[in-house]
Amino acid sequence: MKLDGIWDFYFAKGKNINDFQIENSAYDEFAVVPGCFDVTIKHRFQRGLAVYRRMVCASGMQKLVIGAIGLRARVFWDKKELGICPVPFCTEEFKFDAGNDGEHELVIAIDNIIDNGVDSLWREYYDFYAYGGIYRSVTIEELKDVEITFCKITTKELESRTMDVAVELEGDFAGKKIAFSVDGKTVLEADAQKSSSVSFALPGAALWDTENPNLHTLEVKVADTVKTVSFGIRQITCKDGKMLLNGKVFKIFGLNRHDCHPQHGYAVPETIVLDDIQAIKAQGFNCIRGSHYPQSQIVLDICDKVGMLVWNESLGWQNKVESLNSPGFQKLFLRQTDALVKNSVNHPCIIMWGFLNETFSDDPRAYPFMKVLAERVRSIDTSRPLTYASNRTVDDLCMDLTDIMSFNTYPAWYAIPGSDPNQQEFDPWAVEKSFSIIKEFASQECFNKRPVLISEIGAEALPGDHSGLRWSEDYQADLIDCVLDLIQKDDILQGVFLWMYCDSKTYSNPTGQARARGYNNKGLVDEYRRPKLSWKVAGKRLKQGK
Ligand code: ADA
Repeated sequence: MKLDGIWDFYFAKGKNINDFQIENSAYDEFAVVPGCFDVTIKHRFQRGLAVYRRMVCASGMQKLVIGAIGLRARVFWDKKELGICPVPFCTEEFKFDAGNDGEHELVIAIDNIIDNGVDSLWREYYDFYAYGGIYRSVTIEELKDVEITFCKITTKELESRTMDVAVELEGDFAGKKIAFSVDGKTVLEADAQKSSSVSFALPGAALWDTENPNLHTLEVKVADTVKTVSFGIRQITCKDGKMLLNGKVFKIFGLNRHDCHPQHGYAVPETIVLDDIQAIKAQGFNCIRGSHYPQSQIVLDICDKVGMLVWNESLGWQNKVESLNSPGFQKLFLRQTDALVKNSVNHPCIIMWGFLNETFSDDPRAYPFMKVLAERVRSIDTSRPLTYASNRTVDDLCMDLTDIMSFNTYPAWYAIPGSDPNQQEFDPWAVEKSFSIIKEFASQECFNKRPVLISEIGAEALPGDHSGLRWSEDYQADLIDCVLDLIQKDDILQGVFLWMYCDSKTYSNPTGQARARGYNNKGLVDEYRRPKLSWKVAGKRLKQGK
């Protein structure tokens, strides 16, 4: 049962969740769940404690799932604390005895105070705004005698449509049967076990790809517990320096996308996400990178349906070596890594996992924890390649941990060696130079022919500026056109993720990066999705390349 809707609410400026005392709660407002409170007219950009409350009819053993919050939360049922949500964008589950029949009080106390400590997963210097609120749906469901805690379906062999299914059970499953059906037809029945792993073929079943995103439905049933999973039959493999989808080499023409909107923060409604993804596809792009946090089920469901490929990554941004080596940070990071992979593993749209955007991967002290992360992801899913976006280029020391080498590069925006930092008009030289440096580095034998991607590239453009100089729409459009042209012609680079789809809220801080209006203005469309020149130019270039 979804608990979304209008909840009781109050806000205490400057306070944090440790100040919260459930007895003294005085609700004097309402707030929408999912929603960010600091986009509202009353509390815009305020930081403090925000308390959400609603009544729920439930009894007996229940599972409460909180899709995502920001920045941290404490959760209470009938004034008793159930637990915490310590990581933004991380799905959390609470299993508990809800008590007798009747109405019960659910309270989620949240704060959006930025913690700049070494263990914090969201520091002030991140280049995206730390909104506060309940970003994603809250649901509650009755726990049955048997619980299906994990179910993963992967394509084992494409030709015969052979699928592998791994299931984990908890509870009273002994002596019971587990039944698997696909699209309404039973395909297999076995004795229920704590962990089971089965395979079956679906001869002739339709495959999933970007042109024909065919989906199927798996139903797993043990006694009266049923888990329904939407899946696609498709395979992602890497061979001889290329990534293949269903055995065919393909190019990535992608966009980085922040899942945000000025009026919704990170609780972007389905209608806006659908509009974004369909527009991105119509423009000729085939992939989005969910920068820089786990994507919502809304985004992933839509990408499955529309046929849009996704790079899904954990929350992080230029995390420092001190954090990577701090047990507190590691614990939180592993918690979100498990949730990221487990909660989205069945989406056919996801073609790779990523972590630690632009960390200090040129420092040997970063390596051990990056290795732990790579192993953790692979312990849950080996059916997709692994990558991280590096901005250390030739100095990177951790690329051997990846399956795909990805590089963030900003030639003709931030300076690259040999370029003129004061250059005002776009010069393609810098882009060509940057790509050749990356290709030379990636071609080293030690990397054993891994696919190579440009994971970020772009320039700021302020709508309405047509001077042709830096910050103008024309400058950005020239850069984007040049990048797409080079990628279309290049045999080595598998693809590109332009930075980025829409302008996204960050901070304008005199000591930080230049961020006019408090936005990262490198969007091909602005924050309200109004196209800049580069959006049209990219669409034309991509359609020409077909
Ligand atoms: C980095 C980072 C992005 C964004 C970008 C920029 O590469 O990964 O999040 O900050 O730079 O606009 O400078």
